[in-house]
Parts: sequence; structure tokens; C-alpha cells
Amino acid sequence: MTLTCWRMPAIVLALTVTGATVGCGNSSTATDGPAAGGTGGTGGTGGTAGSAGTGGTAGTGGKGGTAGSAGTGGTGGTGGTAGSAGTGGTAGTGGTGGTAGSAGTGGTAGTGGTGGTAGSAGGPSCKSLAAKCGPVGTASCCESAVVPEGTFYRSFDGVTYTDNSNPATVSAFGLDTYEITVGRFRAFVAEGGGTQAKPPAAGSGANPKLAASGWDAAWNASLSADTAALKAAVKCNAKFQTWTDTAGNNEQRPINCVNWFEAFAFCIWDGGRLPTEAEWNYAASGGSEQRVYPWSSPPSSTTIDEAYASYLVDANKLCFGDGVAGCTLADLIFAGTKPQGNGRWGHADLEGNVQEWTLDWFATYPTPCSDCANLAAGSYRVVRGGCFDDIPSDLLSSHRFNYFSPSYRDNGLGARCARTP
Ligand SMILES: [Ca+2]
Ligand SMILES: [Ca+2]
Repeated sequence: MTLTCWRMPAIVLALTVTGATVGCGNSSTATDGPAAGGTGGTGGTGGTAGSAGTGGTAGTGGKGGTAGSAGTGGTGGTGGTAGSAGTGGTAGTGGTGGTAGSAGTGGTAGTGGTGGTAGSAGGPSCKSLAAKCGPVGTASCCESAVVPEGTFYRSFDGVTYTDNSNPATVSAFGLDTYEITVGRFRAFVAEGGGTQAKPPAAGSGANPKLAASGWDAAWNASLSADTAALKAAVKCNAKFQTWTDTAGNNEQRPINCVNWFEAFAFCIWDGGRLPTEAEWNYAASGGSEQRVYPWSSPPSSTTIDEAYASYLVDANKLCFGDGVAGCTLADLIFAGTKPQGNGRWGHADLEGNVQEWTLDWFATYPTPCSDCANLAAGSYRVVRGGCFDDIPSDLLSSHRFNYFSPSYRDNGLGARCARTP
């Protein structure tokens, strides 16, 4: 088989072991009652509108519950909670109420969906971009969700990786729901971003909890000279590059072939920053739940299949993100289209699709760690999350990739931005 995004199996095996037990998903549920008699239930209440801001994007509504069959009038599901206004975002859409039970005696109605995620303004990258991300292609590609503060163990899940000697505390932060899409990156390129002609300001993009974590002017020289050079650079693999010089069919796919400098510069331009390794790991682990995969429920569940992520399932399902064996551009799936694989706070495609740059230099974990990051220069920046042609063990929340120099480009490597909550 041909492997298109680079990995180092020896390191993978040293860090992880994959199990295979059956777990359960995390969707809304409904209970069926016996079929006879009853009156219809009431539909769910819609979410309350959040207050409008100026120009943000809407959160996605929760999924409605399934109707209970035959009941003494099933009660409708509860509507979604409104999204709170972002820094000028519009409110999130409420969840759809459960469908009423049909007439009968004693059925239980469906449970309503969970509320919509708060509409967060995000940065300028979605200002002129249609909301086409998410499960059904109607969510803003700039959606962002707050990850609450907490303490966890880095690269620990108690199942595949059991070293709990690396605790870390993370303050609340915002993390974009989706990987950076081609469409968002196009807005950045259109404004001349990511070039020596328009580098980020020195010190910008700092984690507010972490001194000296912003852009270093010495990195300007590592950016492409101008926009033409940048456009050429992100076409790093004719078969798998998602960038096109004019907008086409890849706008909702993750941008790949971006190096660390461009990923950081994009996030700064978009009003954010790169997540620290600890932050990324915390989001994927569901914080103190220490999930094996971001979607694991219970947290110890090792269940993974193509419903959860775009990755290399097995020898018969190479690159099965698009449901077709074999690795093609289509395996770089549209952002958020496998919601079953979302993490605890709604983040999509954390594992699989593209691997994601983090702020840190690779080294042994800094300890103690309170909003920490490895800022001392090394050889490689930490990359997290497997890509569309990575094997299951690369997709474990505990897994660290430790061999990507900051100037490296790969068709399986992209990023997502963190921001002030
Ligand atoms: Ca495929
Ligand atoms: Ca990913």
C-alpha cells in the first residue's frame, strides 16, 4: 500500500496499543413504548435567540429526539439552548424538539435534542464565506467552542497508555470546531497573509496565560516571499493538495500542505493562535474523562470505525473516509461531516482527516504544567491527531507525532486555531 502522509511506526508502537472492544455512541436517544392508545405529545421548544452581534456566525442546533411510539402522549423534546452572542456573532439555533408519541397508552416520547452551540464570532476568515461546514453543510466553518478549565494527564487514557506522571492544568480557552478549511485559508491568502510582505506582528498570537508565546519576528524569514510563492508552496502534492488557485470543490475540505509558520500566521490573522499541545490533548481527551478517542463513551471505549473519522481502517479499507477503499482527495472530507466522531465539546475531526500543528516544540513533557508549552527551540513541532491515511493507533488521543520540522509540508497535515473564549 502507498502511504501518503508520513508516519514513523516504531514511535507509534512505542506509545500506543490499539484495542478493539465495542462501545457506544453519544447520540440523543428515545425509548419506545408499547403501541396502543394515547395522545400526541408536544413538540420541543425551540432555542431562545441569543443576542445579535455584528457579523458572527450561527451555532448549529442540536438534533431532535426520535419519537416514542404509542404513548399517553409523549412529551416533546426540549428545545436547544440559544447560542450566546459571540463577539458579534448571531445566536446559535435551538435544537429541534422531539417528535410527539403517536396515540396509545403508555409510550414515552422522544427526548429533545441538545441545544445549539453558541455562535462565536471567529475571525475574519468567514466574513464572506457561506456557512457550509458541519454535519449537513449549514454551519459556519468558523464555529468555535469553549473548552472549560480543568486538570488532566497528558497522553493518558488508562487503557492504551497508562503513564499518569504528566498532569497538566489548562485554563478555559476557545478551540475552533473545525480544521482550517480551504475557503478560510483563501480569505487569508487574498489579503496577502502568510507572506514576508505581510507577516504577523511580533508578539501577536500569544496565549494570554503563557509569556513569550506569540509570534517571533525572526520567523518572518520562514514565510513565503509573496502570495504567488505561497500559492505555489501549498500545492505540495498534485494528487492530494486541497488548495486550488480559484475557489472550487474543496472549499470545505481542510487546507493541507501548510507549514507551522503559515498555520500560526493564519490563526493570528483570524484573531486566534495555535493551541498548545496540552490544550489540544485536553480537548481530545475530553479533559479529565481521559477518553481513548475524542468520541469514546464510556471514556475507556476503544471503538473506532469509519463512522467516526477519516482514516485508514485496515488493509481492506485503506483511506476509508469517503467510504471507498483507496486514498484519494475525497478522503480529505468536508469539515464536520462525521459528527459521531466529535469530541466532548463538539470539536469535529480532531482525529483523522488532517493532522494538526500545535504551538509546542517536541520534547519530554514540561512539568509541572499549568498552561504550559515547550517554547524552547528544538527540532520538531508537535503534531496531534492522525490523518486520512493514518492507522487507528495514530488516532488515539494519547498519540504525539514527533518528527515534523516547522517548515515541513504534508498532504496529511493542517491545523485548527485556538482563541480567547
Ligand atoms: Ca477512499
Ligand atoms: Ca484532524
